Amino acid sequence: MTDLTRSILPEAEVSKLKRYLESKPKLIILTHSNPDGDAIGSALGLYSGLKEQGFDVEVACIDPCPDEFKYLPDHEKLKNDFNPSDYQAVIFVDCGDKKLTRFENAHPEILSEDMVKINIDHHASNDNFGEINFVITDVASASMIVYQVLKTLKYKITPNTANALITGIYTDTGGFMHQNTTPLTYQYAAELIKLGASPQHVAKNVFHTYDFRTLKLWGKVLQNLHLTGDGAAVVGVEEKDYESLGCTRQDLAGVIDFINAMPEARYSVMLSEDGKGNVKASLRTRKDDVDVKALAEQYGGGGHVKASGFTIPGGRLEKEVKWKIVQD
Ligand SMILES: [Mn+2]
Repeated sequence: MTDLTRSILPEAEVSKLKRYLESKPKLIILTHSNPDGDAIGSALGLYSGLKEQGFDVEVACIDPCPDEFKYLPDHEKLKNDFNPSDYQAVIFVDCGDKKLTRFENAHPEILSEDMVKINIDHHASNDNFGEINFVITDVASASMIVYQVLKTLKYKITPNTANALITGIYTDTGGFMHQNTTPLTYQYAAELIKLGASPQHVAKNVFHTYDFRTLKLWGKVLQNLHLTGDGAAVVGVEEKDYESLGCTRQDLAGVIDFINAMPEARYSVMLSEDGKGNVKASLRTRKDDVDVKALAEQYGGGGHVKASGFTIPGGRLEKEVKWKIVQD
């Protein structure tokens, strides 16, 4: 039985981080583009934890905070650009690859040798690109690692910080329902609730709030749901599908998990035009013998065994309707 009270962090990296933070560096936290709840939760949780401790720290994401996470008060601190020369270190959170922030084209300095890179992540694809790495692949969310970092450093965790971190745990585990949910997930969630996180508040905002337009969009999308001969549940969403309802692609978040609820499906795929000339694919499976990460990798993507994705650059969707003539 795993000792749930033991730190999951490698000790050598903890001492490196401690020593480095003693120099009071100017820090910027970056998370991946098109952020999900764990990206937002781990970034804002770490931000408020370090801020509380008196650090000179900022936080940025190339895409805006999705509406459903705007109940976290620090979302207003999320910058969409920054000047790398203002900082000595970049902390990457929830980035399975160093390029997922999509800031490296505008600011190649963030990956230069002069920049200290601190890498906090839980994706198996992460190659430990940082000078300091906390890559722990058997935890459900990056927010859990951030929590353990703050706890190990004995930094104060306010209810605000705790709410951000539990948001990351909630979303990356699908509300404690995905296979990545372990005793440790519940342990950390329990500790965060003790520190002032409100699970009801998170659940209400993240899982049970869909506005009128979003539900209309979901209805439209689900009407096109199609089950292939080999058991793939597939939907395709064109840009005009969400645009005509005044929605954005972000309003599709969650559709794939809804589709994946079908016991008939071996795995589920949502293809959607991103409005920038690309097609994005999200994949999910509930079957033990299906690995959607391997499937996504065939198309240059990645992710987790049960949840993955890929992008087809320069792609668009075309509906193919097949008719045949029969004579009795
Ligand atoms: Mn994550």
